[in-house]
Amino acid sequence: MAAFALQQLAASFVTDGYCVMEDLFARADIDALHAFAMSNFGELMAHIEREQLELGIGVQNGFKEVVQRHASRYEMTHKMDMEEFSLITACAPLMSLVTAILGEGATIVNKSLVLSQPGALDQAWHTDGPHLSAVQDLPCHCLNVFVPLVDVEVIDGPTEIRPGSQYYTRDLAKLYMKAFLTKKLQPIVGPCLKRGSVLLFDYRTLDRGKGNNSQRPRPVLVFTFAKPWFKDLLNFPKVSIFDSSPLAARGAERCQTEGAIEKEERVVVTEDTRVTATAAAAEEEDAAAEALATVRLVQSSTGGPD
Ligand SMILES: O=C(O)CCC(=O)C(=O)O
Repeated sequence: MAAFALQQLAASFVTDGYCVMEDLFARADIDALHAFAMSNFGELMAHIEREQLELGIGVQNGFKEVVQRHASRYEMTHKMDMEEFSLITACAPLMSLVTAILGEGATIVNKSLVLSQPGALDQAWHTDGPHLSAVQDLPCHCLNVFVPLVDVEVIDGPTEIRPGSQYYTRDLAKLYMKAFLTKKLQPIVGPCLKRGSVLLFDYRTLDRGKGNNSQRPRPVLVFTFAKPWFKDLLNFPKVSIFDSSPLAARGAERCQTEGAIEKEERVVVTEDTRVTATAAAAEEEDAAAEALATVRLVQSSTGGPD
């Protein structure tokens, strides 16, 4: 990829909090990863069924290898370290863009498969992590690379982004409302990516997966990159389904972490956000308010109320 095109993509990422790289991977390669990832998911589910393990909703009811984030929405780490997936990090233009955004030495802090099954509902708007400063806008420290494993149409429920919202989530109620009132809010985008294309977005950008109204799963590989000093809180339990007694171990882990806030439960709705959300809703029908009222503050180990 030409240096100029790369710089343009990096610049649009800084402005909009996201960008798309089209046709980065051969479709046949993505199809192979699709088959592999779905087979890994099937294998895991078969094991859970065979061992009569319960996979409930939320981190506390999940396992190291898979968590059901919401009904029919899974995130799986199982076998994501397999050689097959190194295709993603071997992609020079992608890695150049990640470096252009995060700087030299960026590391991978998570690799997973997000799987939205038919019938999955719209996710709540959320950020994937907090700002590192409450008073100033710092450069991006962590970003997601989403690699859809199927061609995504509207009916499959693409990932939606509120462009530029990484600048509002530092002080959401105030900055989002200000942008709304000064008509600076950019319309929501939901890129329908063909397989082979990827979506990159800043951890602090408001995003959500739309509901899956199709008859087929929507699997997406997620690679999370961060500046070398950043440690993301694991959003997976320590208990493995391959432990000798996973349910007992899960009970013990729950006792140890009692009081910890779950990723799914980190929805902070203050009276202020409720009021501003209602005001925004009255004026704008695209659920601007929903973004305020449902923001999950997913905290990282670098700070925050966890
Ligand atoms: O399903 C998607 O496209 C988005 C998933 C997501 O944002 C999440 O699980 O935090």
